[in-house]
Amino acid sequence: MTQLSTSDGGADRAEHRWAMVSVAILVLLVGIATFAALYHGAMPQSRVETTDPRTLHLGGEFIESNLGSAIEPDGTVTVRFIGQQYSFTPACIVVPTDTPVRFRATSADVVHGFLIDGTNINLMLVPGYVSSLGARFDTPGERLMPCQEFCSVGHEGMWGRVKIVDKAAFARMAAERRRLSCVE
Ligand SMILES: [Cu+2]
Repeated sequence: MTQLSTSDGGADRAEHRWAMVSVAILVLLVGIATFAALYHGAMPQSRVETTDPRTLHLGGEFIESNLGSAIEPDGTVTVRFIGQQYSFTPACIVVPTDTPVRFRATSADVVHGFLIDGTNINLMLVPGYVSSLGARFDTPGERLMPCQEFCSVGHEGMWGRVKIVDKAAFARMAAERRRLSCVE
């Protein structure tokens, strides 16, 4: 049996330094997570909502006629959409400025991602589960909405758009239709 020799302390010291670096990285990551949780209020969803991906199109919250943006009785806006290989429905989401917006989404097949370019809005869409996130938009404009989870061969073609419109313009559009989107 061979015994490892540590007569030359160099290896020991290098090992020790590397261990310290690893611990420092861990401490930094825990610090960042703690800061995000306490200061930015970044928390996991407080409850789990499930849905059946096989029957999404047949009824319930995510039936096609219920997708898009809707004004709630309290004046907030709920946006419902689904991700599937390889598109979002609706593929263009319209939201108002200066209004609390809640996104509610799920996947019809595999895991997809929902991200709005230039914001910190980022959700995973997992089949069987409802992902929900609150947001608020200050300035009108148009943003890209790529799928950011690799979801198989057509992944890079999976893009949507988000149109942020003035609150009053949104209210006018919503007076005409029950569910809004900017799909032409
Ligand atoms: Cu995808």
